[in-house]
Amino acid sequence: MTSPLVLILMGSESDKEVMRETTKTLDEFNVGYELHVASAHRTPDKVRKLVTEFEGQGGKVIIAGAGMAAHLAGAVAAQTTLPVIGVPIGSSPLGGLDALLSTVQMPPGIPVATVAIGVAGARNAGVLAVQMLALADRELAAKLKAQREALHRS
Ligand code: RP5
Repeated sequence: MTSPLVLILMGSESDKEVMRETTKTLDEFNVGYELHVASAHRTPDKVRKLVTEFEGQGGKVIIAGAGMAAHLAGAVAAQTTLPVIGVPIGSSPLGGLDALLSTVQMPPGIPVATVAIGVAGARNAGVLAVQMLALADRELAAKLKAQREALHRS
């Protein structure tokens, strides 16, 4: 069995419904992933271990979804030079604006590629991860083109 290319982390079980859109997308492209609930503030050691192991086993892209003061994606980016995609989740009374700003406003040098709040962002995180992987995978690149053409037609 080959190691998964994408690591998906989310801050809480309650984020799973939104992040299912990411797993659905990766499944459509037949891209392998592993998924864990790991919180930057509740289980920081678990986050560090998962990221370090994933990088060590040759993983390529990390997707982190979290709500409220969503520092998960930034905390992940601090541990690795792999590309990190952040999904802000609208789980707070502020509707995700707090998570959006916490995820996107990284200081210079440690980027988090931040997508839209909620389900649209979770979908786009999956597509963006596939686009990154497709840079070195012609078959995946062809699937992306076919999917884009299908979008145009619809
Ligand atoms: C964040 O706080 C999680 O990512 C979640 O979006 C939010 C609420 O978490 P729970 O209280 O539902 O566990 O850490």
